[in-house]
Amino acid sequence: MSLLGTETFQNLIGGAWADSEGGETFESSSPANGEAIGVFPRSSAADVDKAVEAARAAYEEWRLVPAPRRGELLFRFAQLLADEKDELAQLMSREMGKVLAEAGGDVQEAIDMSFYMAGEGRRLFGQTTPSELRDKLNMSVRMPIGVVGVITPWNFPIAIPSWKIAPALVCGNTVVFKPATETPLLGQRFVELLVAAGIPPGVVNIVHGGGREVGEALVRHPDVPVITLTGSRETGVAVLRSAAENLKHVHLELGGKNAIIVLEDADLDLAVEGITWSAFGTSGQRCTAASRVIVHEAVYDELQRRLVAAAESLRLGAGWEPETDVGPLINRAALDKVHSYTEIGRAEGAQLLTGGEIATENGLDKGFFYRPTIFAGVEAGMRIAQEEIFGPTTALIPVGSFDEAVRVANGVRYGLSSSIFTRDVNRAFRAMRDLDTGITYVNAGTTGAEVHLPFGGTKDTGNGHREAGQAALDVFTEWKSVYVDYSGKLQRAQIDTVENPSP
Ligand code: UN1
Repeated sequence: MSLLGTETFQNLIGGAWADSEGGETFESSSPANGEAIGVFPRSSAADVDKAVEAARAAYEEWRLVPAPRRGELLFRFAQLLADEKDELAQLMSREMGKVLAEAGGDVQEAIDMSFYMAGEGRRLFGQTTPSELRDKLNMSVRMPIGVVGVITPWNFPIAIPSWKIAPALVCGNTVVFKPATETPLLGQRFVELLVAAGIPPGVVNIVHGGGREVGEALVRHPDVPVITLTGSRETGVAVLRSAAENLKHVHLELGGKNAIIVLEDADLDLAVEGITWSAFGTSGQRCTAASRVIVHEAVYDELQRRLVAAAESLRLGAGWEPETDVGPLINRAALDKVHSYTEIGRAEGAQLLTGGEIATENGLDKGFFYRPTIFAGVEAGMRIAQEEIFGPTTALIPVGSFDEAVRVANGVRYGLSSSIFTRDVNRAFRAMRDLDTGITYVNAGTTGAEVHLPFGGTKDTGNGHREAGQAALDVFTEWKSVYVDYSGKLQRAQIDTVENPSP
């Protein structure tokens, strides 16, 4: 494919493409077979300083561009993404590894988000309210904040940048974007399409490089008042600490340990499909992946049997090959980590039903492939049932009742997604109320969020913010309350209010 090779790419700063100050570079390669994808600047704090300066300068004009005009630019961007969808999906299957159908879904999510946020250009609603005083009008309006530092992961390399950059822009902020070092070319393509859509110079800047150099510099920069990060819990805590000095707005979207509950009255065929898709889709590399399956003991043996058959029927291979069901993990470190959890599960006494090994046949040894892995007889407190593995490993936990299922589901530090398979409407509604997660699915897996609803989690999954939907606007704007007094005299709130005192 003409997409790939050893082409050298540059940062975009203030509308100009530039090498990093230090001239250092790093390579991107395919997790499926190691083929070269491109060479990118390994930037440092000096590059971040320049990008922030450019973004700050651009902000003064961009914040004054009428929001509907900012939205129109996002409409054009969404259309360009749609035009490039197939090519981007092909590229994603190579640089990130996911299979083509999922890669197309990733791009579609960005198209949807960009159209949705484009529409916000004509909304960005605040409130108008009565005043307690005569001849006075009150309202609240959303104000842009300034330069937003955007730090994104590799697992949704087009979708997640759109979740952050589209709302940041329509709200009137400017952006310095650091994409994951595993997927720099997709980050680059994203920004190239924004440029093609007509984004003014400096409004979006991209700085490639590692978290320790570029990410940390962005998080510490005094002129970047907003940081939005999707990443691990550990990174989130470090970012929050570093940003504390400047009292930044920090939006964190962190880990998950999502559970699917299967009750004794569930449609088991449907449950097996939902579990297989949520546990092994994207090779389990989703923060919404189903890494626990909490099963009523009445259907435990049957579900176990069907799940193993489903997992063993999945074909591993390069994401761009049409017959592939499960692509590679992102890199060697991920493969080692996922495999170490197989050892941990074994040592904890869980029963390995299938998988549990690195796949090497038919050229798979050129990439980072791991077999879909299912543990049974897992106890709720085991590490494989508590810690985020971020791979194609799921743990079956038997329970005796609905109440126990909910207790086990909630018994982890994370709270992103959850699901229940049941035909009992009462228990479905109780689950919606009692599962302590930001997202709950009924009779579906734990993945599949749509862009117009809030996305995010409770407990250690984040710090109380949400992306997507209207909720995202709260990350990228400050509320301003405006009071307009047209009485022509001084009216004191709380004091000059009583015209008709009640008896
Ligand atoms: C993530 O894994 O970080 O609901 C995002 C889903 C996708 C987004 C996942 N739409 O699984």
